[in-house]
Amino acid sequence: MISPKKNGFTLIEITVVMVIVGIIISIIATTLPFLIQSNKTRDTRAILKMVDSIQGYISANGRCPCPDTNNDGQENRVDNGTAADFTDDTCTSYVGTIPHRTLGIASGEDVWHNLVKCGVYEDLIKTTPSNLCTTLASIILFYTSSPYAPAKLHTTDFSGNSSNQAYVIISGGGKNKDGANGFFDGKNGAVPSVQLEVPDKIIDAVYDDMGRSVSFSYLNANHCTEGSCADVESIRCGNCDDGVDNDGHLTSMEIRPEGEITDTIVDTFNPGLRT
Ligand SMILES: [Ca+2]
Ligand SMILES: [Ca+2]
Ligand SMILES: [Ca+2]
Ligand SMILES: [Ca+2]
Repeated sequence: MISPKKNGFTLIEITVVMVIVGIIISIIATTLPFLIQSNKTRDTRAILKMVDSIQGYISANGRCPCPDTNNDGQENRVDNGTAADFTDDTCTSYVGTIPHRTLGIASGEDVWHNLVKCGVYEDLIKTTPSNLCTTLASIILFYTSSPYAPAKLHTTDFSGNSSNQAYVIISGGGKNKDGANGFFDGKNGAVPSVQLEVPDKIIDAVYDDMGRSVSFSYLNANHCTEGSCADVESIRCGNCDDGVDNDGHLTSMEIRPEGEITDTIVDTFNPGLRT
């Protein structure tokens, strides 16, 4: 005897399928926003590296550009004397937005279409290719024995320690986490303060900005030839560096055991904590 052919699904089968579909939808709903946010974080990180074309500008001109303060993408530099003489120049503000046209970058926006903020150390907008390295070396040596200068560009880390920086680039991130001053959070939102909240500010409930800070020693190590008499060890020793770390202090790219210098570029990213 042939058993009757089974038609359709049983109630149990339908229930199991619905539960599985529900689980899949739940997983997608949970992970998709995170993946989107992670991609935007990654893209903004790439943008912050791109605007490091400031390095290229410094190589070509021997000085930092001024920040843009009127959103036309051009630096806002004030000539207080002779046009060809940069030593008498000032910036309208030492913290503004990235002067992307001056730098030759197509856009100064992050992935959320907000302008990236930029700050520069005022002495470095006055230099020339011939005195950039000696100026950098002098600044580095000055801060080995002096506290940071609060009137000039500086960053304050998570522990509250401040140090002056050559230049800083900051994206406000995807959210206005602290509920004030638009996308920029904490001290990054205060204008025209020269105090910013990188490096190593932790992304938390009231802060999701991302930034890069570039130290004087990083610029010196990348723009000044060892043995040129303008690198840090030469200045420090009062003679031309022979390229050998013969005083226990500074050679280019060396780890500095004294801890006297905020070295290299610091990224403040912690995608795992981003919501
Ligand atoms: Ca401008
Ligand atoms: Ca001038
Ligand atoms: Ca933010
Ligand atoms: Ca904010």
